[in-house]
Amino acid sequence: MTVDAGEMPAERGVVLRGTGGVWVVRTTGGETREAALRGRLKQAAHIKLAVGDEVVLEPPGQDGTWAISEIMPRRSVLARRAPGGGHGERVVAANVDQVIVVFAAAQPEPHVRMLDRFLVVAEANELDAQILVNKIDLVELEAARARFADYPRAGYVVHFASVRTGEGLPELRESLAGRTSAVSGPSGVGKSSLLNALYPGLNLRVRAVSEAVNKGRHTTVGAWLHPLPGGGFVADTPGLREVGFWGLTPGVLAMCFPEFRPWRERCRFADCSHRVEPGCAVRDAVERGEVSAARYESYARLYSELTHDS
Ligand SMILES: Nc1nc2c(ncn2[C@@H]2O[C@H](COP(=O)(O)OP(=O)(O)OP(=O)(O)O)[C@@H](O)[C@H]2O)c(=O)[nH]1
Ligand SMILES: [Mg+2]
Ligand SMILES: [Zn+2]
Repeated sequence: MTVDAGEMPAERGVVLRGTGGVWVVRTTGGETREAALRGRLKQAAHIKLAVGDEVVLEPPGQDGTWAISEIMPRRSVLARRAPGGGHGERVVAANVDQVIVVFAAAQPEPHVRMLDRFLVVAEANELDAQILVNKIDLVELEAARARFADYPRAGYVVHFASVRTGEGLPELRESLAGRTSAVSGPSGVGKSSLLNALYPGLNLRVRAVSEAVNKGRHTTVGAWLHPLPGGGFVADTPGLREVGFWGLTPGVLAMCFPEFRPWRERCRFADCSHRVEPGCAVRDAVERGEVSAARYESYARLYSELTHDS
């Protein structure tokens, strides 16, 4: 293909971040460009540009700014309900391959109920999820393993790591390589610290734990996507205190607990909610200890939350 001198071709790129109408896009050629959304796309209410979106960039015209002229179809999204009970969907990141849910072994104290909510959000978006337990320098490894024992049993990959000691970091780097991952989890668990430790060039802002935990303010605001040295991207997302579910029906909820899968089909009723019906194979599996009672309890609570909400 020949290009006329002085005429630049359109380019493809991935949206890394956006603030105040200016989007930072990384082109396939590895350049980073600032661009504005074409007016026509701005008005299309059905799709809001998000980090991770693949776009077509038109070279600067009279006004000297690149324009995003097209948003390519998304392979996947990580979406959740807007905080505070709002009803709009909020796309945190587009074209995500997997979610790494980070919790701390201590400081802040891990709440498995909350972890289950993060996992349900990933499952509801049909994204692979892995768990990373950070700050294992603060506890006995065996105690941390025991605390999170339900998760490998449910089929999740669980990493144990410490930014302090460097343990578990090579394993995490391995899981991120070549893929687009979103790192999520509560505030103060060390999401930004982990990414800084893996990729020193990133220089993400981290906060003293006392500040993060006590004042309850977030250090990271808005999702940022970072290109990884060997290919792939990772999105650092702000910690969440509240995890809402958007468009999740009670029927879909059971599918968000992967360890229910072998049993779900064997319930007496096809539309079993796995709570009160006789002949429920999921509850029988809980009784026999084949499905964790704590995970089942999370399911039951979320179920009533969803049915009382609507
Ligand atoms: N002891 C210990 N402290 C850690 C570890 N990793 C991070 N921290 C500390 O935890 C605090 C919070 O770290 P951040 O990286 O800002 O946490 P975050 O998850 O990005 O928080 P938000 O951006 O608010 O969501 C900082 O003071 C870190 O120094 C670790 O492995 N061990
Ligand atoms: Mg952060
Ligand atoms: Zn059932």
